[in-house]
Amino acid sequence: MCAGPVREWVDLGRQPVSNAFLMPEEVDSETFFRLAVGICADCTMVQQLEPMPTDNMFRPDYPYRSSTSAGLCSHFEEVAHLLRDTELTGVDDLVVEIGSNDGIMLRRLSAAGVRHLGVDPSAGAAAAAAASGVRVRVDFFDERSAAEILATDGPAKVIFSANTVSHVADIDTVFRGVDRLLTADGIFVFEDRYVSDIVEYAYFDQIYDEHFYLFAVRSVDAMVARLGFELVDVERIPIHGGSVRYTVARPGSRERRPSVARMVDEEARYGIGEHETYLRFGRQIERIRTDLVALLTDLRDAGRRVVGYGATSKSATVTNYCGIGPDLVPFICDTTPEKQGRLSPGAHIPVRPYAAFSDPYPDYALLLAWNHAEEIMAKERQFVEQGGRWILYAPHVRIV
Ligand code: DWN
Ligand code: SAH
Repeated sequence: MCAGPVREWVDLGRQPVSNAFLMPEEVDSETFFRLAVGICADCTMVQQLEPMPTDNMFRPDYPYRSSTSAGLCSHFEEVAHLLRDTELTGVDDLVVEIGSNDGIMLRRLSAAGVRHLGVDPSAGAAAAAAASGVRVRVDFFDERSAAEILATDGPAKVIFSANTVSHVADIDTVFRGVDRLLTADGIFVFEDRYVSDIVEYAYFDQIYDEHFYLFAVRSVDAMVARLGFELVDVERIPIHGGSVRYTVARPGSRERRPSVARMVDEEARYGIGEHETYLRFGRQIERIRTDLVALLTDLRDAGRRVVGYGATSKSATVTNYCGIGPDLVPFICDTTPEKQGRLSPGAHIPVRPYAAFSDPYPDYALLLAWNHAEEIMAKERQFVEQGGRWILYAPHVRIV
């Protein structure tokens, strides 16, 4: 990132491509890599040490669909309103979204008649976006595609991205693209998981192939300055267990809000640049692994039925780091048709349709989509009323 020395923080072992759900005949040709992250002593950026090549991850059949969560739908509706009311006020203003997926955010702006373009290499997700009226370019956003978009659509007043910028190891190409495409007074707004929350709550499953960088405000501030931009505002948002919305502009074009210095100070007090903070996390996740495997083993031996709830990307890290297979969790239910009927990466736990959850209800559900806990627990009251219990594992293993 900044050419500073990177020191290894945590090694989560041999891991698969987290969204490569397999047909049974594909298990022998699965791709694995060593999932280890380190922290830069100079700029505090947390990053992977051995990247998984991008083409293995974001293939045309990438199965994640953002709109499978009602909570995310309302979050991105709010984002669309915010951008339209505060920035996209001119009739011809263009907004470009990097990683638009199934159009969860842009469909609101499209419906409001705002000039827009989504950019996403996932052809399946892009087709879903197009079906809801969103214009998408099936492509990676980088300097090349940005230059082509500039030629056809003109400059963008707003570039937005959620949970994607951190996924691009060669992040300089994204910022060079932004530099080409953004108007002189435009803003680049991106949201991503917050490393402080990951460390604080031992959300170790937020570390997987796609999350190449784990951002802190201090590390993003240093990164954007190096790439010729200025971080002008930051805001904590509760998405995915704790995220930050970063607003970046051309240097001097916008006032720098006090929020940036405030969060950088908070991070220093928290010890975000210190190695000891991260070592604590390592000890905590070893404890989670021991406790979770012990609990699942005891439940199995006592004849209790346990199912996984939500075939998340995160669950690849949990199951493969802990060594949890179909012997402990016979299947995972998930509402995403693209994942159903397949095996989970690495651990090879069958993914079954949502209807399998209540047919009949299990005794325990391992909540792998814990970031949607409020929404899911509200939806699954009947499961609890008839005696079912949830198993959560971060920051510590517990039954609720
Ligand atoms: O950063 C990323 C985020 C935005 O999405 C990507 N790198 C990949 C992906 O991460 P994830 O797979 O961990 O995301 P979610 O949103 O936690 O995935 C939830 C999963 O659970 C989906 O497969 C849908 C499923 N689900 C369900 O079966 N029933 C979700 C809800 C809310 C439900 O009620
Ligand atoms: N923004 C959505 C989707 C996040 S998942 C949300 O927050 O829910 C990450 C998305 O980024 C995937 O749809 C993936 O195909 C896309 N992606 C990955 N690398 C990209 C790149 N270089 N340019 C544009 N999109 C990319």
